[in-house]
Amino acid sequence: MKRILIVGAGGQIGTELVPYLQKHYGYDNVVAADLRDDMVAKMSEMAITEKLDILDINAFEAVVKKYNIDAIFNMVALLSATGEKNPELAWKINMGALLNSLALAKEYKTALFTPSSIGAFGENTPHDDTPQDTVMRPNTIYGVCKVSGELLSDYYFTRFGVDTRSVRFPGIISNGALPGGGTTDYAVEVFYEVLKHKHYTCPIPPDTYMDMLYMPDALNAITQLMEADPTKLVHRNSFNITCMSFTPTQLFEKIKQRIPDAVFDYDVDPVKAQISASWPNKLDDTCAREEWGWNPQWDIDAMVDDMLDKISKKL
Ligand code: AKB
Repeated sequence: MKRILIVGAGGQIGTELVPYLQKHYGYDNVVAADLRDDMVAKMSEMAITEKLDILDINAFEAVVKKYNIDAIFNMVALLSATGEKNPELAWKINMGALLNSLALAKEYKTALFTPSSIGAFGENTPHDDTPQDTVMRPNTIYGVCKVSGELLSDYYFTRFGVDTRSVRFPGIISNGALPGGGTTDYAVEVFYEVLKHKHYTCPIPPDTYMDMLYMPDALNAITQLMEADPTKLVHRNSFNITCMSFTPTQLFEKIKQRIPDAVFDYDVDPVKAQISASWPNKLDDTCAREEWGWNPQWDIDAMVDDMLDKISKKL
């Protein structure tokens, strides 16, 4: 990886991935692209930036050629809860972004990172210690896109030798840009609400387990996998990774230990409740550990301390 293009760079992961990759690969070797004018303006203060609609393959190709790109990070996604509001749009954006990325990765022989998600699993998947290779029949359009994306990435690897790599991200907890439209967003929102108002109303049922990852581990996962020895990678579709799994009740308990007067209640969103119930309780990430050395560093207590510290400073 010498010349990197991050598409969808203005999102929750992209905004932190850009400086992280700059630090590792050099400022001049990282190009940040996004569709949104406000994001492009913001990012241009800290990175080489391009305004780009990834669905416009000619414009996308021009950027790949202009910077002689050899690794594409496709971070464009319409997430699970928003996807249910407009399934056709979710398919168009999620699959359009991936198909164009695969076509250009094939043509220009670039590596390609595209995140999959715990959303690729569904009701029939074993929920505890969800295996790497198992039943994948999601009942959200987001999940359908993710499974299709995993299959396509496998296909481009075996048929054309495209260097496709991917992880199944759990909910990502971070204190930079906010997530938007996801089912796991509550685990970020709660910190802002509690610090601002000492009160949070949760849309997820209290006892629903979901896997989560703190952003520093997510950034490590991406670069570690992209740098991994290709001969060691048995799996090309996407790797299960996780570092913690908790319910809203358990997370709120941890916050309450630190902010005793914080108040939590529930106003369950039926769509989010259905989605979260269909997702795993906890992934088995043995393959990622064995094939490329995945080794997360953060646990729930360290994450809660760091989130409260960083967000209170920011507010
Ligand atoms: C979502 O909740 O949709 C995402 C995800 C787990 O992929 N954060």
